[in-house]
Amino acid sequence: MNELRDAANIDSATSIAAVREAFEREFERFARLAERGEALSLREIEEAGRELGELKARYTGRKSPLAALKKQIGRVAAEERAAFGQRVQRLEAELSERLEAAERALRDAGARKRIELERLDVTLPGRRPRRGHLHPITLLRQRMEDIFVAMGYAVEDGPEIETDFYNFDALNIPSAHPARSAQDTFYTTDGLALRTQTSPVQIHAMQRRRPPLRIIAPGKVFRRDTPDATHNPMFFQIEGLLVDRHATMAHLKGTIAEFVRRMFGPHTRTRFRPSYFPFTEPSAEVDYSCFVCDGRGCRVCKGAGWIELGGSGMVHPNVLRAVEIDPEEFSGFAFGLGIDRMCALMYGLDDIRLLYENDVRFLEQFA
Ligand code: FA5
Repeated sequence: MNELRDAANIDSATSIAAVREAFEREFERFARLAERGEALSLREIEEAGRELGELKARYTGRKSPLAALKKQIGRVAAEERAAFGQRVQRLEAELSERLEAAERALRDAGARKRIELERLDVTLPGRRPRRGHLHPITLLRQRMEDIFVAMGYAVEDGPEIETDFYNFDALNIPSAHPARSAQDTFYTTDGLALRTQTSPVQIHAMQRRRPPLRIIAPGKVFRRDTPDATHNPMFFQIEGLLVDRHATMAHLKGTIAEFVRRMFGPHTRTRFRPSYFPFTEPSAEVDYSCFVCDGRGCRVCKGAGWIELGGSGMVHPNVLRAVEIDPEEFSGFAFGLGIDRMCALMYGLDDIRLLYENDVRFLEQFA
């Protein structure tokens, strides 16, 4: 009987040693990994943590050799039981202590690694967002608007698609007029056309505001012109209109002269050449002395000393009648200037098509 008990005890003792040995063998790898913590990648640390969890379950879980040893305690001879129980407890304490230490080391290494990876250097300069800027035509349009607003003009807007009435009839352009031809104008559907000039805004403004009035109307216009260095099928104009009692050609000349002085400098002179527009009578083309050579002749003004500004004239009585303003009581003047060609001259561009090519290398120069 005693022999049998001894055998059982020897067996139990061997199993404790065997479990410890097997654990040590497997655990050694984790002890080393836990020591090297910092040198591992976050993925390696996480992987080691997972495998350590498996090892823990295998050696200390419900179906582990440790659990088997605990069950065995009851079966050991009574006089040996206490000693055996203590040894099993010591093994358990040893295993969990070692496992916990390795777990803690890996957890700490993981946390440090994560902090390191997510570290933010707040002293680094930020990434500046790219700032946009205005197109050269917009810059010029705003300068022109500022000058006229300072002279008491309001800025008006009008539609880019117009009816025949606003684009032609009310502007005294009869149905047989060549400006109405499909060769010159983009029609959308019958009776509607892309406006060929900003002059239709004169009609809208007179209907909306009634005289006395002073307005300018900048905007896009469209013509069936073949693109070349000085023509585009879409370009910008700025329209001006004043209607009042006793408005005269002298007011028109004074207004334009003041505008070019403010725009190009106090020495700039103007020149009016007789011309024809259906909606003004008399009509005049306006030139101003070249802002580069002051009239002597240079490359910019092509040797002429003068640069074309646009068309102008006294509002035709038929136009006033079309919006039910009595031409006996009121008179007015109007002008229409092209912005694109002026922009090209001022910025030294030899081709106005550059303005619409949207080449960032070109546009960036106006930032
Ligand atoms: C007119 O358009 C008249 N509405 C101007 C006017 C208004 C006269 C009020 C009287 C009273 P004109 O067709 O000349 O006029 O054009 C005016 C300006 O537009 C020209 O001086 C020129 O600078 C510009 N222009 C004309 N065609 C083009 C084009 N294809 N590309 C770029 N600019 C153009």
